[in-house]
Amino acid sequence: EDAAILARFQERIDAEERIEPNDFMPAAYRKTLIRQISQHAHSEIVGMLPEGNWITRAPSLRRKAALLAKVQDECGHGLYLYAAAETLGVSREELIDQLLSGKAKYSSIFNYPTLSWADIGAIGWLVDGAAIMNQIPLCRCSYGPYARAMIRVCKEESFHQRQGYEIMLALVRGSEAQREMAQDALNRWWWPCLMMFGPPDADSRHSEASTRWKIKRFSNDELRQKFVDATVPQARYLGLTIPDPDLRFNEETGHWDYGAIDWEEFRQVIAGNGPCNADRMAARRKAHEDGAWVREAACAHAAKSRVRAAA
Ligand code: FAQ
Repeated sequence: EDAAILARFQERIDAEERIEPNDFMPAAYRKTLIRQISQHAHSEIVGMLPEGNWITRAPSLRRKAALLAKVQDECGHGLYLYAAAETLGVSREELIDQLLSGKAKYSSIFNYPTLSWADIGAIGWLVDGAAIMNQIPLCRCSYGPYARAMIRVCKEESFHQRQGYEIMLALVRGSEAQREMAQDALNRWWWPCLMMFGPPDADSRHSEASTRWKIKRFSNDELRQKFVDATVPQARYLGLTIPDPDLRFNEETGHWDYGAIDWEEFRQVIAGNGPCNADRMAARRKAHEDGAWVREAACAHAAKSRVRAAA
């Protein structure tokens, strides 16, 4: 790639111009976007599983309708994001193969189990809360199709976050057993949610380039801090305790200081050794195999239609 062309590309980025599918882009920019957008898509699709687990056990018709809608939204986000990745010249089949072969990552958070109904509240409140914190800046990402996809996705995520918080609110206002269930869910989801933002800045190998290209507008640690600052008052309002004895407000910085994250746990989950990695992958592989006849039928139909149109 010619130095002058690369410099011109960076000038466009610096001028906040959007990069569109047919524009010149460096190979490494394309590669990192395919990586990030497809990981994001896989996360949405695998992310349907933990909550899908509770659809048949939702405590009321109203809760069930909201949960069904949320899980369907996640599917929509996944398909939307696969379409955005396809604009970069990769096929959906390749992307799905990468997920099913274990080559592509998906968010660590979806490898934890949903043990009680309160987990559905905690996921909406915390997991969607963390997702929004990360995704709002992506609405200004330099790559047009990804940035535009994020606008709608963020609107839906904010509904998800509210429905989750409202579940938590109902539980803490309920019986003692319900309040304990809510606290237990917070205890289990808190630390994995902080890991969603990725490794500490010093270990984040893609951050330098992604920041220069304005794919990332804030660093992993900056977004993690914003999430902690936003969530502490919400936990207080619920009357729940964040499971971190080192959590305290720092008068000097104006931020909440938090305790050490167990990065070894994060590494293990990403390496495939989290509590539900094997289950999640088995569920996705089975869904893919069970859907083979639909793909074959669609291809056969398309082939027949082509023959008919030509005749
Ligand atoms: N899990 O150099 P960095 C949702 C990997 S929200 C697994 O810092 P980068 C909504 C990373 O890929 C969740 N892997 O990387 C929902 C890289 O590995 P690689 C999805 C992780 O890209 C809610 C390596 O570590 N959201 O689905 C994680 O600059 C409720 C080094 O890391 C997105 O994907 C992790 N937590 O920054 C659905 C948002 N963190 O690829 C259902 C878009 C890092 O070299 C229910 N993505 N890694 O093999 C991003 O913003 C970025 O990709 C980051 C990571 C911030 C996640």
